[in-house]
Amino acid sequence: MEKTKTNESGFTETAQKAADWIAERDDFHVIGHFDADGLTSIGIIGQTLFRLGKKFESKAIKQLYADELDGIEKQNIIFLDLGSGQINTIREKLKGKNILILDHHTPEETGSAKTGNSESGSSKDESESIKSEPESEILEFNPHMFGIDGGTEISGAGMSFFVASRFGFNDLSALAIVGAAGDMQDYSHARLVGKNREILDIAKKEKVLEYKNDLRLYGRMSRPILQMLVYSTDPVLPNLTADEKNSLYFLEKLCIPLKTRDGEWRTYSGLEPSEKKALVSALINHCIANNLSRYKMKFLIGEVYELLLEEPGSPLRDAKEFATILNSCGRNNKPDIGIRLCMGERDQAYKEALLMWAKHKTALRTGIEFIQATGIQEKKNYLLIDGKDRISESIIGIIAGMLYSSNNIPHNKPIFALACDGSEKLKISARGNRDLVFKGLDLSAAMKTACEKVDGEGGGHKIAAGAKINAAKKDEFFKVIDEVMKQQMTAQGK
Ligand SMILES: [Mn+2]
Repeated sequence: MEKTKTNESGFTETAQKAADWIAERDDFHVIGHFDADGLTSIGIIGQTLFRLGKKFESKAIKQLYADELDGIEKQNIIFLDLGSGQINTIREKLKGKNILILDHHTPEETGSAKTGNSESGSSKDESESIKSEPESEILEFNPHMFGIDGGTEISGAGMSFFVASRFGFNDLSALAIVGAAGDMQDYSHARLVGKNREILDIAKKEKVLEYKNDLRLYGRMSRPILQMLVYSTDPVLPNLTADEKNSLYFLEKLCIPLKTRDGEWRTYSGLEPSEKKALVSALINHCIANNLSRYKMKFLIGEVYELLLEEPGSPLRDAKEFATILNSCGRNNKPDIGIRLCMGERDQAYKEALLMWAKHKTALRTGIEFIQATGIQEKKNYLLIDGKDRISESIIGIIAGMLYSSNNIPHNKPIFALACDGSEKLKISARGNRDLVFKGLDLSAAMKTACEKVDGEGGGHKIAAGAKINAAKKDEFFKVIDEVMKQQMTAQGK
């Protein structure tokens, strides 16, 4: 798809308008998304308001339902990392209020004028009058309006940052990178691109962040090396991920002590330069020998982002680990802890956040152990793992992905994973691989077809999809899946 030409001056002008909007007002209600990008957005705008001496309260929510907008008393409302997709609801529910939306999601099609520019959404330099509709008073700052891709080039935190930057608060750029990492915007190129790159340069100049090429495995800052290998998912390391015995053997061969003299587990960031080098080249050789695709190799070595103002060895020093900690706050229904972390608090909030992160990691580990103990069922046209009520539905998909890519599992069929959280609902996650998709696998279509039969909800992507059905309909569901898989896989012949 050809994208519209980037309108840089329009972008900066609207950022300035958003900054002016804030400067002219006081007493705000800030609502943001509860994931890492939303929480860092709240941190960036919250710190901006705080430094400007403005009053505000903030809240992070999972989804912007209409009733979320009931009972908001404040006159000035700022939506962060959400809002663009719900602009009609906002317009309707918050008549007479002053609204600022800083979001990067695809804007909702509205019948009425957008951001003072009614001409088919294309951005024009001279889009002067923001408040073209007197009753709605919505100022929306969204990259899509300027021909910038909100999926890969800038996150909600990035949009928030460009507003904060108008006040000169360029140190907040580090949080914007955490937000981008949280939304996996570094995923498709194994590095940040577009507007995110601009933020990186500002962060570097401000000396709040450093970026370099290095081992990109998750946990490089704070996970024991052994765990870093065993739990690696981007990429999944053949014969090492989810295989503790083999990972241990791999490290022993390298003669890298796993513990310090004091008996503490060593992390990658704590290794000597020579040890780092040895580990990295051994990993590269191992992956080549095990036929890891060149595409996945990109994720082994690539750009990493280090927050220089965080303590050495702290997980907050690595943008990805920081983002995961924030996500585990949201997932445990404690987004407020994440907000406090993003506002700069490092005492109590940090301790609590670490606890929630630890909970998440333990859940992953026990989940994998449970499946290893109970086994993977090989059906004719798919693989099946059953987490029963022992693996939470929020992580069953991650676990399926980790196990699936380990080499002991046949890769000629997709994997389905079940989780049942006590209720009569069954959550199903499915994962495939590129080769299968190339041959015709479409898990999203399969989930939809099967869900239609059993009155469930499902969808996703060709390579990964999810569904929720009534547990009693499990057999019926998989009867359909079996048929659809067979059809999709045999369609390859043509
Ligand atoms: Mn986002």
